[in-house]
Amino acid sequence: MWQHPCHRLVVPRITWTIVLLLNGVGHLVPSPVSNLQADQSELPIAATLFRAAPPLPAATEPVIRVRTVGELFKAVEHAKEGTTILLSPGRYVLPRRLDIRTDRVTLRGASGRRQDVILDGGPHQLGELLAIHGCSDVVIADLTIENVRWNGIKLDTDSGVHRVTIYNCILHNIWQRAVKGVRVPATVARPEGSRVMYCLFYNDRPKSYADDPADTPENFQGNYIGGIDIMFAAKWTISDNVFYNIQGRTREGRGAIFLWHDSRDCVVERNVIINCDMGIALGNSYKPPDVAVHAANIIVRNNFIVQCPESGIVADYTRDCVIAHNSIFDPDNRLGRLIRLVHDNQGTIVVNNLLVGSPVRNESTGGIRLIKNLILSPSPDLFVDPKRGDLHLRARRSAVCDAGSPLPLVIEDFDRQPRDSRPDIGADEWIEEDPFRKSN
Ligand SMILES: [Ca+2]
Ligand SMILES: [Ca+2]
Repeated sequence: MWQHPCHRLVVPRITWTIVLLLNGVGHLVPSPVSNLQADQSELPIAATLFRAAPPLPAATEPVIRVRTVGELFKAVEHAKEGTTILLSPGRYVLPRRLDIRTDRVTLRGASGRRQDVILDGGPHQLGELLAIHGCSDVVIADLTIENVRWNGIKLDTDSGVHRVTIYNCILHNIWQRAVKGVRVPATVARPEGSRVMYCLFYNDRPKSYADDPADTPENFQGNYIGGIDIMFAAKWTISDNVFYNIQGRTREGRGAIFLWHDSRDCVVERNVIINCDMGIALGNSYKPPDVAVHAANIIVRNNFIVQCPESGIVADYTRDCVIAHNSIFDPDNRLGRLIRLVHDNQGTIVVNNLLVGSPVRNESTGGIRLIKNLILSPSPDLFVDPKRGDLHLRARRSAVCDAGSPLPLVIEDFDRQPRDSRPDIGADEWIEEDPFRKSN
């Protein structure tokens, strides 16, 4: 069979620019070549997968600088619209939930290094640490939230919460949901236009009963845990995040990214998900009668997913979603669920995905299209460092490279390098002398 010669695209150094369409912080910035931040060096994740977030522009007045927990609560309570609250480096032990209720408030670590500012819910056993209530255009950036029994950042979306940006944060040891958006009644506008970008979500170990008294042998058996869980999400972007070890007690937890209850028009891209129980969940087998579909017109593209035993990607009551160009490594998946399709998924397309392990598990009742998904056996020369999440291609493979179907919806790869006219299957478009492949 005729093989198209490899497109030899030599890119001396990545100099792409991206437009951050963030409210109040939109700007053009060069995206730096990947680097490893000091706080992440202990995690067994390939260094190339940590991308430095393009720094936010300098804060504009009004600015309030805080150094203590008391100053923090006071500043948030009295902030006028548009205020930026800058937290000095340090550990802030919060005695109760911190509620933001004012439009356009930004809560941000002053140094720009997210590991420098830690909001700690552990000593006071907080159920929730930070809440956003009845307001919009809030930005949470450059800080760490850790040790929370239930929700790290709770969006009270039933009170009307829109266009929130969670940017360059660490969410660590959060035992139900790192970011939670609740059920929204029909009388309230669905939460629209929020973004979660360049964040690191990780836990030190699987959940135990001691972490969360509400999760018991009688209900969830210690598995009520996930990363981002949003109901009724509209036009959300979840991109460039790393999720590691979001695990239930018996490894049967929820999605690292979980969109459901009539979520629509969202993009989930360039995330790295390693050793979580479930990777990306569009929907769930529980569907209340008033919800027509769980997910509609959602794009899941260019993600790296490694060893998520409950499912790498699942579509369960979706409509017109696109699951494209994801790379999934999970040769020993106990359920054969690298991609799993369940119930009605009318109009959903699964295309150009690269799976190492079991083939697509299609339990769907019809209306779904599977195109050019490639299933391979594990091979040491396929990926750069799969156990540590790096699913960049190690070498040019003819079964992978130039073997996909061109998709107008996918014009870049995991590295934001351009797809050529013959796209490679999976998340990484092969480029000779790729700077993202070199450092491993
Ligand atoms: Ca190609
Ligand atoms: Ca690439």
